[in-house]
Amino acid sequence: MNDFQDWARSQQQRIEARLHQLLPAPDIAPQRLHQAMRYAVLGAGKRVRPLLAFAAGELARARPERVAIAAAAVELIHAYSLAHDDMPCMDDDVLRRGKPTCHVEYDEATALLAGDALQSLAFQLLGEYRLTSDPAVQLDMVKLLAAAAGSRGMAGGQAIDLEAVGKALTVPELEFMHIHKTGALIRAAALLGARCGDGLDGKQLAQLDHYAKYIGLAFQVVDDVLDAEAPTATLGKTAGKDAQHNKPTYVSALGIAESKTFAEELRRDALAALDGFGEDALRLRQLADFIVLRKF
Ligand code: GRG
Repeated sequence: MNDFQDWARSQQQRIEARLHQLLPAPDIAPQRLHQAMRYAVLGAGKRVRPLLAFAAGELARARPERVAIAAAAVELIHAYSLAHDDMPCMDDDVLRRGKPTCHVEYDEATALLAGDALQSLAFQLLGEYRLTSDPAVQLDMVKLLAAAAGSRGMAGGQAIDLEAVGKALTVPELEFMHIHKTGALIRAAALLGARCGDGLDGKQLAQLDHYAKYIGLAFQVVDDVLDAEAPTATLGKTAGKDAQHNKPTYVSALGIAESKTFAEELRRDALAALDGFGEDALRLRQLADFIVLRKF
């Protein structure tokens, strides 16, 4: 695990430095918007999606500087989703990554625009930088991220989530919601990282996609358990909000103990999806463990 922690720390530093360079400078007009964009992205966050992109990139023998752009694009979409999700019209939260949410630190209009501009910047990066030697693959990568972020991916999952407040969802209904809301971007992170290289054939990419589907779901199950169990100080975001807002979660559907068992099953399924990859998939295996065993 220590070896994993060292690897994760170095990838987190790599993505932090790259995001720092890629985001518009805070003293360039419109300064307040650029400052809000940087506020929403820099300085904290587990960077799980970039870690996945780097781990998948290692498996596909991709050049890390190319993976860093794909990873940055995914993280920008993620940061936009958090800034918008925290706004009063959605989850209405005041704490994110241990600091005031973007609209609290700035204002609602600025947070809305910052999220919009982060999403645009993500796609600008995919258009601006060479990520693979085959332009057709690069176009596929743009389409992949767009689909993952859009109405049949993350944004659609968020719409289902908002409609579900106050309702009791079945486990399959929860799964449908989370495969979209959280899972789509996690899958995109892994696939984009891999597609920066040319080391995987179609069957292997499908295996990676299965792995990412399982850990995406596991990520959400663990998120629900942590929301119910972990303190706000550890999470860096308001704990206990799901129950407080009467949101259907794995904890409300299954209880805490069964949710933990389910997360463990998903971890095993994710690891099984990597069968045949050998040592090259070490980081992906370690990430599955990290996602399920994490405490924040
Ligand atoms: C607003 C279009 C739109 C979508 C929002 C992702 C999302 C959809 C909302 C976030 C709400 C939430 C708490 C979802 C649960 C899982 C999740 C995405 C948690 C936050 O991701 P982490 O734990 O956050 O990777 P850090 O801060 O570590 O990056």
